[in-house]
Amino acid sequence: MLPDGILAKFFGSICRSKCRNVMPIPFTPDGLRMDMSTPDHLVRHIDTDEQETAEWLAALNSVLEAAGPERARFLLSRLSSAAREAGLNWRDARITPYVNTIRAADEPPYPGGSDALELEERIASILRWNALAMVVRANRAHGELGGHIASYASAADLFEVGFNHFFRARTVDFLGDLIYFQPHSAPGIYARAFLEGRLGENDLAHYRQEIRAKSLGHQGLSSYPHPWLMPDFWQFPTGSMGIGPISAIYQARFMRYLEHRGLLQAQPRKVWGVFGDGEMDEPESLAALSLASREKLDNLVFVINCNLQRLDGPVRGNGHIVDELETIFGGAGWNVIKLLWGSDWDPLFARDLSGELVDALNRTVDGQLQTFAAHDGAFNREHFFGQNPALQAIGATLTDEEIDRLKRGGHDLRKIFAAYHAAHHHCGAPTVILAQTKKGFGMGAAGQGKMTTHQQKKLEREDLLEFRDRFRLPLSDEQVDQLEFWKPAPDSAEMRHLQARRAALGGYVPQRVTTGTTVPVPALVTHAQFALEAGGKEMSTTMALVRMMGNLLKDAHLGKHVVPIVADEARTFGMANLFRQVGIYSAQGQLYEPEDIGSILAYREAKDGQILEEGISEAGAISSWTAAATSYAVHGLPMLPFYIYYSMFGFQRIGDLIWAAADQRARGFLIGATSGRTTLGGEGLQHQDGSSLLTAATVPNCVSYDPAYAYELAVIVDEGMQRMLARNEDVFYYITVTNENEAQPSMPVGSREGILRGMHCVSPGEQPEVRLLGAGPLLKETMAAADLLEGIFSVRTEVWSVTSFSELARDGIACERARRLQHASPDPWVTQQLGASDSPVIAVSDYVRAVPESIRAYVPAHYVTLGTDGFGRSDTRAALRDFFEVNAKWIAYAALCEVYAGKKTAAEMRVIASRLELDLDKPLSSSL
Ligand SMILES: Cc1ncc(C[n+]2csc(CCOP(=O)(O)OP(=O)(O)O)c2C)c(N)n1
Repeated sequence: MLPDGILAKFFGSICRSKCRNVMPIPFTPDGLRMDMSTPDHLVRHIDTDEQETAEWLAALNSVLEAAGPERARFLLSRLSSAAREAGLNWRDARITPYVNTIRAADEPPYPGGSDALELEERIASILRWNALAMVVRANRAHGELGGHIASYASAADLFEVGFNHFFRARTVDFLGDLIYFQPHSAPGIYARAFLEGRLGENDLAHYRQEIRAKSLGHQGLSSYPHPWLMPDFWQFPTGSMGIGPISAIYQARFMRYLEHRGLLQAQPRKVWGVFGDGEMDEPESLAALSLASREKLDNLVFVINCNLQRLDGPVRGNGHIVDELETIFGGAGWNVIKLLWGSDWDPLFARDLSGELVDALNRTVDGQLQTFAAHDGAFNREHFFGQNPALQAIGATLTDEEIDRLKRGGHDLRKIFAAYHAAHHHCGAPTVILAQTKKGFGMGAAGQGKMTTHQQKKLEREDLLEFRDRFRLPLSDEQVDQLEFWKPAPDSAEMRHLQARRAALGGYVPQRVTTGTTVPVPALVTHAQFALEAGGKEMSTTMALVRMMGNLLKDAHLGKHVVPIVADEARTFGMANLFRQVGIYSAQGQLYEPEDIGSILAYREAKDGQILEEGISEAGAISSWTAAATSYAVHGLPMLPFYIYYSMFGFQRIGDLIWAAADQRARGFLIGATSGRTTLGGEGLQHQDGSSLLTAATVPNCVSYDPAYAYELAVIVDEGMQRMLARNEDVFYYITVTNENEAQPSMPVGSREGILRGMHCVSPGEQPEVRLLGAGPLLKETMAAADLLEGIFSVRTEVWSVTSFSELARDGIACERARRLQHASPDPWVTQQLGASDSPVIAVSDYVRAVPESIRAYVPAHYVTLGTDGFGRSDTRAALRDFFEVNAKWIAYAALCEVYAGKKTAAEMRVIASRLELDLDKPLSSSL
């Protein structure tokens, strides 16, 4: 029990503080307020009443002893609210001292046998060497290849404890943990696979030489984790900073989604992510932290390698990145574990009775810690321990050599194990481990803690020899000179331990497994009859898509695999009916009565809900999509995600995440809704998309379409499902749909192949004088242009619907190349379709002209393109199409210019233009 009542003491203290200024109010000697932006922990607090402080601390200790931590926590929160009520404007800084969260006394024993620690340290040393040798060798041979040594050097121990004790592989009855590896630590992961016998010496010798290696029959090793290039090895591409962290969070959440929906057996799997402290500056890295805690993702562990440096210099030279991250993650509700100092610091802390050591660590900013890392024991004695007599006394118990070897927490296997163990067992929240390391650890004077260490890929002979000695590697000078890889004999203690640990954890990681499971695709008529036989019924392609998806969701086999994803636009796209039909996923179910309960469109959240409603986060929604689109490999469970979004906020906004999904062999549908530059009238600039199809065309495994009609859309979705679910092809589809209502024709017989290959004739003509190619929403304008040409100018026309310029262009490129390489090849599809006629061809797209321009080389006649280059703006569709010169009249006029070329004068053409009410003197749309 508290002797005099701690609260009474507290209030007494506040009263006294009025005259004695007990609170650490930051005034400078001349009375001016100090810069309040200085973090509290970096300000040295002067204790003006040491006896009183001691009484308070004794009171807390006696509560702890007598009533335990629960009671102590309660009293502290009461104190905190009392302080608030008294107007102290005080809040817990959310920063704990710059020491380990886990006390030495609370560390669990190190598992794996009595010699485990020693063996694992030796294994880590071998890995460090092989990783280093791989990079240095590659760069000796080809100076341009690049690579990184320093990052893995700092992270090796963090990885090793994971590999030896935590990262579980996929087995027959356990689906395995998922690990997001820091990309530029890849050499270390390859080095481990080499010891494990999964990669050979020749593979290591071809690090970053994928092309050459293949030609020699070896596995080339990609620079960063890359499931496209190493599909049996890497699971997740993390090379672009920030993508790993956000993807890991949504992956952990998608795992829960599958479990809650009863599709995946609930297993105690974990998602681990090892990331850099510099990487945490990327907006994506921190963007989804609150989602992870809100959803109580205790299946998620982040390990942040706080080597305090990024590429150019310190991450936070003038502060503590660890403390900053502690505040951010802690504030977001994560369990935070600081792993800062190795075991050899424990006796020093034990001797630190006055608290000077902790105080000094609290005040030493990261830039200085980096300098300490880069210097030897003598320097550290003088500049760190030399700060005051108390520190000097602590330092005096160590030799310079021992000071030099004092480990940071992230290099101490025992401490790392304790942190991982705590994270592994933590319930109710995700955990982040902030592990302090030295960048370039062990690279000696050449690299450890140096400003330039990130890009170092060559080491001098002396440095290599020093590295060997430091890590006690059994290599001769000659072997060091030759940069020989080192692999102990299979029956050595190290190798037996390494293999035994992996066997105990179920096998090797990383490993990407595909089972070839297929999902039967329902016949087209079962879900899209309304589109195939539309018979002139009015609807937009968005409506058609949502209706098809609603039908697919009802399919007995496929239905449960469909994952509708939105970023707060379900109502915009007419999907509200799905709320009731399949529910919105929520890990908590629905804890409230929705305002619209009883309505057929009621907002229904459910634990087994199927829709992923990601709120206003396109980055989050695409991360969910990627998790679903790669579920066939990650969980052996094929899913079919449809992520429907404003098309402008796709490739333009989160293009790099789409690229990562492509790397990862995603399979699913991205639906760019309200697409086109002129179709989304009114919304204006940021919403009007004229470029997504251009970008989509650059992603090799992305198949993109811009359909005009519901039946085209139906055929495209059907083919996509066949390729992705039935034939297991690693492609994904990007389809644009619009919100413009149109009379939808029925599907003409025999048009399937043309729709899929990129163009089909929708209005054939006898010996046409001009051929018109219309795409997506502008096919309607193209048809109207044909009517004008035929009706007013008696020009014979033929109209084609171009469903995909990019598919036509890809086909053209492939045919052209095949011929150049002396292989037999048919003509490109577009060439075949347009045939021998030399009547001009006019193409029109609601995207920039570069899109229709992409097929110019394969069009066997004079070719003119119309598109929507320039900024979007708000107005009606009619006004926009006139502005961008893509409406029926402008298309007709462009056609007449070709038909009348050499036959009519400029003056006569002006007369025609004025008859069509066209302003030939208006400025270029892209100049406005
Ligand atoms: C989006 C993106 N921007 C820049 C880079 C280039 N890059 C690779 S590693 C790196 C520094 C990483 O620093 P940190 O995260 O602290 O990791 P460390 O190497 O220090 O462990 C940079 C800038 C990248 N890969 N991705």
